[in-house]
This record gives sequence, structure tokens and C-alpha cells, in this order.
Amino acid sequence: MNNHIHWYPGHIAKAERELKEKLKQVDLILEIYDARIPYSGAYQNSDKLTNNKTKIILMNKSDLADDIKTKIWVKKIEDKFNCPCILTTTKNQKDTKIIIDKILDQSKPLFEKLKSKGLLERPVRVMVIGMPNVGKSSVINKLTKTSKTKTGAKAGVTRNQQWVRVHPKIELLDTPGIIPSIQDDQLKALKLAMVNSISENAYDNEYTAEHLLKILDKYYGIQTRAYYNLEKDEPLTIENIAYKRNWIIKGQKPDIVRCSQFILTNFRDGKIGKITLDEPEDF
Ligand SMILES: Nc1nc2c(ncn2[C@@H]2O[C@H](COP(=O)(O)OP(=O)(O)OP(=O)(O)O)[C@@H](O)[C@H]2O)c(=O)[nH]1
Ligand SMILES: [Mg+2]
Repeated sequence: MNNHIHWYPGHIAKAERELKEKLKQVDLILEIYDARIPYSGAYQNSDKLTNNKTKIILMNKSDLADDIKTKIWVKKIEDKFNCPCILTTTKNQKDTKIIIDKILDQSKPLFEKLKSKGLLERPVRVMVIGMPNVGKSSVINKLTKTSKTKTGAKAGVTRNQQWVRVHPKIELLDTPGIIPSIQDDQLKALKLAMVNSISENAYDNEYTAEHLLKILDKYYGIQTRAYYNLEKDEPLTIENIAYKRNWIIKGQKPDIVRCSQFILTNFRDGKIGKITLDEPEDF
């Protein structure tokens, strides 16, 4: 298989068109990142796409990311975009009030403008955007404490926009995940594959798992070896992990196919530990 990743399906092109069409109705942007890839999972041209509308960034899936690196990333993102950046996880409700309060706070100019024009106050309209599978719909469901929007552990679950009232003064617009039309940075694309942000038809599991192990070896070598019961001087390879589990196929070869999928799933489920794939000092 050619290992070059290119994924820009028709439904994403459509999602981007529809997003632009809706902008006029929208007051505020809630942009969601995956905290494990705060650089690779950020849509680089999102400000251009949203006409530089006021935004709040949520670093979601923080329960799966490295706490120390996440703190540094939050500061970095706030400085770069000059906007609030809030750590979130849909695993608990602790940050719900923080998100709601921040949206209301950022909406003050809108409410004041309506008042000064003698218009009736209306809910602020917030568009939720982000790469596929970062948790846009899950965050909305969490804020409403319902399952009004559909969620799922693969890219491209939301196919249509949907307005949801999450507070008497706040309406959120759920949108399908978007991704740049050209993946010119292949390492970024690989990291999107690692966190399950692109369709599994678009990448090779073995190649992706191999690169994931390289990153884990460099920054999380001890804990990854411990998780797979490897000695500290044993190379962190798919083969070694397969041998350790006794996953052998015909010809006494390690079962690379099964083991690659296993490693990717372990990482995605947070089994290896809290891991961040983008290093703050590299960007
Ligand atoms: N561990 C963890 N899982 C999360 C979190 N938020 C969402 N998920 C899971 O991530 C997967 C994707 O969530 P969705 O809410 O469907 O993501 P989305 O951004 O709406 O995805 P698309 O609609 O496909 O663009 C689901 O399996 C969620 O349960 C989180 O904070 N922590
Ligand atoms: Mg969704």
C-alpha cells in the first residue's frame, strides 16, 4: 500500500461549503481540538474560514492527554490566538459551567449591542467546528445533558448541521468535522490517523502503528514498555509486542496485522497512559 495519506471525501467538502454559508447567522465560534494533537489536529485556516469571528477553543479529550504538556499547550494557544482556551473532557461534568460562563462572557458585546438598538435579547448563536472525531457532538450532548446529537468512535459521524439549545441564552450549531483539502504535512496526517480523525480506509495500520511506536519510544518509552511487558532494552516494535503476546501466524511469523490494530486501539483508548503526540517546543 502507498503510505501517502490523502483524505478529502465529498461529505467534508460539502460540510465546509455549508459551514461558510451559515457564518452570517453565527455570532461566535467554539473550536474544538483534540488535546493529544493540539497542533496536528488544529485546522490551520480556521480563522480565515470563519471570517475571524470571535472564538473560544476547547482542548477536548484532556483525559487522554499528557497533563504537563497540555498545560503548556493551553498557554501557547491562548497567546497565539489571543482567545480563551479551556481544557475539557466529556468524561465528567466539571467543566460544563466553565464553558457556559465563557460563552456568556464572550457574548456580552452582542447582548449590549441588541440592547442599545432597542432589540429583544436573543440567544447567542455559536458554531461548533473542528476536525472529525474530536468530540464536537459529545461536547454539545454534555452541555445539554442529553443525546440530542449523534456521536461515534470514527471520523465522519455527523453528516448534517444541527442547532441545539444548551442554555436559555445559548444555541450551538453542531457541524460535521472538517479537514484541509490537502494534507501537505504527512506527519500531521499520520497523527490524525493515530487519533482516529480520518477514515481507516485512508491509511495503513501497520505504517501508522510503527510511527506511533516511534513517538512513544521517544517520549513515553518506559510506560509503553511496561504496558507491553517488554524489557527496558528491548526495541519497541510491532514484532516484539506480537511475540510477547504469542501472536504467531503461519511460518512462525508475528501477526503484524492483528498487533498493529491492537496497538492503535490501546493508544486511542488511553490504555498505555495519558499521551500527547505534539511536543509544545516543536511548534
Ligand atoms: N476519552 C474521551 N473520549 C471522548 C471525549 N469526547 C468525545 N469522545 C469520544 O470520541 C468519539 C467521537 O466523538 P464525537 O462527539 O462523535 O466527535 P465529533 O467531533 O462530533 O465527530 P464527527 O461528527 O465525526 O466530526 C466518541 O467515541 C466519543 O465518545 C473525551 O473528552 N474523552
Ligand atoms: Mg459529530
